Amino acid sequence: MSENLYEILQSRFPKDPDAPCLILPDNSEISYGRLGQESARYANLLISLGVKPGDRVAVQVRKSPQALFLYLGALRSGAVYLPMNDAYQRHEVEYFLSDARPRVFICRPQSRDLAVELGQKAGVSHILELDDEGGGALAEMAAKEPALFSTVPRKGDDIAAILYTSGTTGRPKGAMLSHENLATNAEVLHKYWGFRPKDVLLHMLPIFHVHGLFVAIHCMLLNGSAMFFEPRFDVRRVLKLLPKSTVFMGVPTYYTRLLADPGFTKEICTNMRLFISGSAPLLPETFQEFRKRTGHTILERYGMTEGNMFTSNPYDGERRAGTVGFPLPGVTLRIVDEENMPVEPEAVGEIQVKGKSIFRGYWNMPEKTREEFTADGFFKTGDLGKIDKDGYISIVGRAKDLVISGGLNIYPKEIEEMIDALPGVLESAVIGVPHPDFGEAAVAVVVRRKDNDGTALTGERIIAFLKKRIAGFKVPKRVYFTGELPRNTMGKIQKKALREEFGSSFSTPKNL
Ligand code: MCA
Ligand code: AMP
Repeated sequence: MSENLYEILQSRFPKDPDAPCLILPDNSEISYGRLGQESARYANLLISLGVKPGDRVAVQVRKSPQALFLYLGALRSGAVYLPMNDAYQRHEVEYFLSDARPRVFICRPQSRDLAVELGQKAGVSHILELDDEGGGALAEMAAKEPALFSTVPRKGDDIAAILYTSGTTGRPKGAMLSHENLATNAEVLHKYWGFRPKDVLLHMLPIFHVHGLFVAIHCMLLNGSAMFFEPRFDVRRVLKLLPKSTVFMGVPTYYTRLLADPGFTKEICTNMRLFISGSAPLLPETFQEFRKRTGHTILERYGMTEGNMFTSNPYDGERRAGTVGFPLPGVTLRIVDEENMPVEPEAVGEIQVKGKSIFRGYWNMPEKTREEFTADGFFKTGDLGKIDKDGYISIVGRAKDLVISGGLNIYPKEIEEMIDALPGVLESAVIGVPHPDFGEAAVAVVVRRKDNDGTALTGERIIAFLKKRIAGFKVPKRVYFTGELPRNTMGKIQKKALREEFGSSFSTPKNL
């Protein structure tokens, strides 16, 4: 039997082909029947472009229904879907293409020249455009394809998607997620979060990451009900659509932004069944304030690109602030010390996980993959956590050097290397500090060379330099200069000391 994820999702589509799947900002609807037909057209198109099972289809476009058809079409064709944040620039895209060597690359029209240049270097056979409204060459070609397609059978172990996640050291790694990884997690979440036939999801997350693409969309397609499919998070649109929705998923920034708006009231949430938060820590203050304002208790869960969702607060039981709940069914989770030995109850250690949703390894990096698993098959998350006496897990820090800003990951090493290469810079450290909107924001602490008088090397210039080269969200919000960076006796930079020194760069308003 085929274990293609699309077939598993499709088996749960409603019997009525006219049942709505997507509700768009102009109030038009895309039915489940049409979703099946459109994804068939995109699958036919990919096959006609020579895509064979296992070929990568790289995609860097804005969110649109057509981008979703493309994702499902890629699954159906047996291809490996490779989504990229549309904020990524030359430096980032070049690496992903040269590493993943996709057969097809779908880009925005405004990046076509760059896509052609980088695509040719990486041996990409076809580069097609999909614009922000879902039009362009790709959509036009797909429209000419038949609306029927026999989904290519896949085994559970076959790779469905590659999502790049940067590393704390070295190059970004392509996490290979299999059809089974994605299907298992989707089934578990759908059940655990108690989805009901008439649920309506307000979908505002981007669809180039696990949260928006897999967690949110798979749950809804398994549920066979409708989602408001919005291009981006927008408080005004939330206020308008929440009264007609029952489920919302977001990163903590979405919740702090909602709370900052006086129009976000209990009345607006009357129809709501569930608010879910993840991708970054939800502050207990936000959790409490949200409950006070709306009467709803946000359900926080925890996961990672390499393994989908690992834990969740309960749907029916007590949802505890500052915790990420319990291991999901099918996930074995342990907290260990540096020798991979389980720690005492309530002691802090690294979180390690095992289960069917854990990825199949890093693309082309067998060595790295081996390093990230223990001898007994647990994946090392690099997150530090503890389990309280009632079994609730909390994340208390990260062993990995990572900043999570508005739910997006920033790897300091990538930014430090760029700053260090600038003339006049001796060295730099990028750290995460509390930020009222993004939860955490990156700031850079830079040491000038002795012979640099500082006229050319200003914080503004460093920021302007970085903005031209990397995705905007990774650019430090501020740059500080210092005489030297604090180091321990081993010569390692003490980022903790820097976080203490610069931690109040953006003070948090009291009410959040
Ligand atoms: C945008 N900017 C940011 C961020 N987003 N800066 C820091 N952190 C961010 N997250 C910067 C832009 O570069 C730009 O800078 C300025 O803010 C305005 O950009 P814009 O796109 O208009 O911002 P926005 O629309 O307000 O976006 C903020 C956002 C968005 C809504 C919080 O970042 C977002 O939707 N985040 C969710 C990401 C997500 O889906 N994460 C899940 C990953 P300038 O003006 O200087 O140019 S999956 C995951 O983590 C795991 C598996 C899990 O557990 O879910
Ligand atoms: P990513 O590499 O984008 O998949 O990000 C995964 C990381 O996000 C995890 O390793 C955690 O550090 C963090 N994360 C996800 N959910 C939560 C959460 N609820 N609380 C704290 N950190 C989280």
